[in-house]
Amino acid sequence: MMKDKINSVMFIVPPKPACGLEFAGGGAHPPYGFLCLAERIKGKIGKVSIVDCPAQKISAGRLLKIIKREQPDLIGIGAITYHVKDVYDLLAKIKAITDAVIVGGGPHLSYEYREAMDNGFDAICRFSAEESLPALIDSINKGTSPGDIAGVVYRHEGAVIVTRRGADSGDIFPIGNWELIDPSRYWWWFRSPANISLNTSRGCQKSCNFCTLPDYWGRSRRLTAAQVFAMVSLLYKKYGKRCFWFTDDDFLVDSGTFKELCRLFIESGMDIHWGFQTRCSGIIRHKEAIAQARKAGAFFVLLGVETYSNDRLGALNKDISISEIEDAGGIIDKIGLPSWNSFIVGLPQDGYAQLEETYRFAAKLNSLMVTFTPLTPIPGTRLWEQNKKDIDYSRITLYDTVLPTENMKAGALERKITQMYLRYYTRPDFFKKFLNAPPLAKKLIRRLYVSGSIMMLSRGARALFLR
Ligand code: B12
Ligand code: SF4
Repeated sequence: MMKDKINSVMFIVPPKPACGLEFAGGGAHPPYGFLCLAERIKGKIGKVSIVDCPAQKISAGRLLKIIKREQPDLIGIGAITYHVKDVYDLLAKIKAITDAVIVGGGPHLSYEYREAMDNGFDAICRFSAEESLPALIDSINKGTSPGDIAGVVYRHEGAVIVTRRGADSGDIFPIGNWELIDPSRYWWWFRSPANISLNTSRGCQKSCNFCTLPDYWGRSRRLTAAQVFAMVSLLYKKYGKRCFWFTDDDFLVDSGTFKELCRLFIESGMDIHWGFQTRCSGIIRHKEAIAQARKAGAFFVLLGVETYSNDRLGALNKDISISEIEDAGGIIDKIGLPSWNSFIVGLPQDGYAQLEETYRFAAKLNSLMVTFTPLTPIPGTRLWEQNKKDIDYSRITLYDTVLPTENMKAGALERKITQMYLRYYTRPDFFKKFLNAPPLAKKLIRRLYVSGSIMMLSRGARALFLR
């Protein structure tokens, strides 16, 4: 018998296998989804806890013991594609020791909800769950049907019922309560308790066709500058954080907020450094704000450059041009803000010539850091729908090559990417750039150089022995 009164909720980040990212520095991102949901339900529920297995180094066996001891009324588990099958296996073991209601959510389960229901979930809150999860808990407690709640999947008399998608995706609130986790366990790139990644917005206003984020998050929305500043100040004063990475999909989406945040950082006198990701067009449109950002502690920017020609940018529906990419590079070079240019390779018609062109364009831009990501089918994209039946989920890591192109096998693509990395990071121009970079960016690249070399060696070994 499943629980019919919910007074305790346990959110679980399940143990995850390695995904390749560890070699590139890795990171343990605070479970923002769960912190946000905890904020929304805390007044309604007697006890809310978060068990973050990777960050707390909890094995599946120990997790089961914790669940058996605590016996929460509702268990919330999220998953992304590459480890979702492990989550399904874990679920079977959890169900054997508890009659808690098991609710899922997050990027994979929101799209593949039927698969999730077939694999043991009792309900799914699709996409942003700030509205749906509290409403679902209410409906369980009142014994009413969740049929009117937007964005929910549940079972009724054996049938899987999928409610409408919410018109509005819910507001976002700042994290006020860090007590549910231990912030010292979270870090990015430099494994140090003094740094942390932060997420302060939802969504993006563009619609690149390899990306699901605009569809996933719906309306684009962000915290105000004052709210972000309050979170940073708290993490700085109470938890000793000094270095922040903003993981927002487009941190510069609203230049007013961005400028105001820079002003608050400068006036506060806090000795902080921070990095962020944005679009090249945003750099051009808001170049004054970017200049201010450097003074406010910005030390790295991640730009989605993707590819080398306007035709190819058009095919990805990227809505930027090559001249904008080059202009953006000029602006950030001038103010001394190092960049990490991210490229996509392995488009359907790609062969060695197209990869070589990508490499040449990357080398011409000569950013301090570069990544060449193989085009990967992600749930929510057409590419996923076309290929999902044949896909090994565990390879959806944005590191492994999943699809061959019309002209290259997946293995050949992976070998070419490895070679592109080796060439990129051994060029004299790269070393010149490195020597002129600000100290913190240099430190970051030094670390990445060591871990990246291990990645290259492992890929080389895999190419030799496993294929
Ligand atoms: C920060 C981030 C990272 C960080 C930290 C990852 C980590 N371990 O936590 C880094 C850079 C290390 C990283 C790595 C990877 N990431 Co990442 N990452 C993100 C990013 C940008 C933000 C996550 C975030 O904080 N979101 C904000 C919070 C509030 O949202 P949320 O956690 O999703 O939760 C909300 C809802 O989704 C929902 N929800 C989520 N879970 C649950 C569970 C329950 C029970 C309920 C009810 C609701 C619910 O409710 C929450 C509130 O509304 C997202 C993209 C995005 N914008 O979301 C990609 C994203 C999650 N990453 C993705 C991927 C693929 C990866 C990698 C595999 C590859 C890579 N190189 O990026 C690795 C895997 C690492 C790992 N072991 O998990 C994909 C996942 C797609 C998929 N279907 O698999 C995303 C969606 C980006 C994309 N390309 O589409 N990532
Ligand atoms: S700009 Fe970035 S986040 Fe926005 S749709 Fe394109 S790839 Fe996705």
